[in-house]
Amino acid sequence: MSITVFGEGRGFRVVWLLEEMGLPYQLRPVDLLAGAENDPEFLAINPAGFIPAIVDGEVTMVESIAIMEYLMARYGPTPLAPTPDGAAFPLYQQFLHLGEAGLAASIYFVNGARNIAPEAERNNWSAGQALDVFETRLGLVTRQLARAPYLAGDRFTAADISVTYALELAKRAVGFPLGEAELAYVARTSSRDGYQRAMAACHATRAWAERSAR
Ligand SMILES: N[C@@H](CCC(=O)N[C@@H](CS)C(=O)NCC(=O)O)C(=O)O
Repeated sequence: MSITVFGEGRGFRVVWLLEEMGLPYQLRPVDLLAGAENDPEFLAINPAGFIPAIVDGEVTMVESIAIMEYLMARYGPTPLAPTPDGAAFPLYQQFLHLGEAGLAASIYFVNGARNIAPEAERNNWSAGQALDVFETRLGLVTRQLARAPYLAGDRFTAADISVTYALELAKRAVGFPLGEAELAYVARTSSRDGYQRAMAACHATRAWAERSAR
């Protein structure tokens, strides 16, 4: 039985991980702009209406980082998840979660305020706070990249999938000016075969990347 991934967005992380692990899956598009309420099959999977979700046999899950942890634990071991006894583990855990909780979640709301909110609400205080949170957390990424090529050290891990997605979101959605170290890092992680295969599978993400590069 193969795994079904519902929706791109942060689902790109999940697809990228599946490609890196060589696991069979299918991607089921979810068009949030058309309204999740018009997609009863998806709403039956995630009544809260956000993406991504996965179905794997009897298992249904949401939250991209939790889904990655589930897939690595159930179908690993994989070098994408350093083991708890190794030196890379603490930084791996930290950046795996910081990629969503500190970076993507914050910049997501900056994007909402800048690009979706009514004109009069675009400069609201919370959008400024979210940008500030993103920038302070990004400082930890910059510091780590001065020490090592990847966030957990010398080797690429799922923490890099988590953070690369957040950095690309910031660049594409709000034109956030990433520094030299971050740009070189994203070039490094996104040149991987797994990333390229995920991009080939994720049509909406590819179209978004092409639009924002213009
Ligand atoms: N922390 C969640 C965030 C999920 C999320 O906010 N997804 C966005 C698209 S990438 C979404 O579905 N937004 C619509 C909504 O929240 O209703 C994760 O990592 O999966």
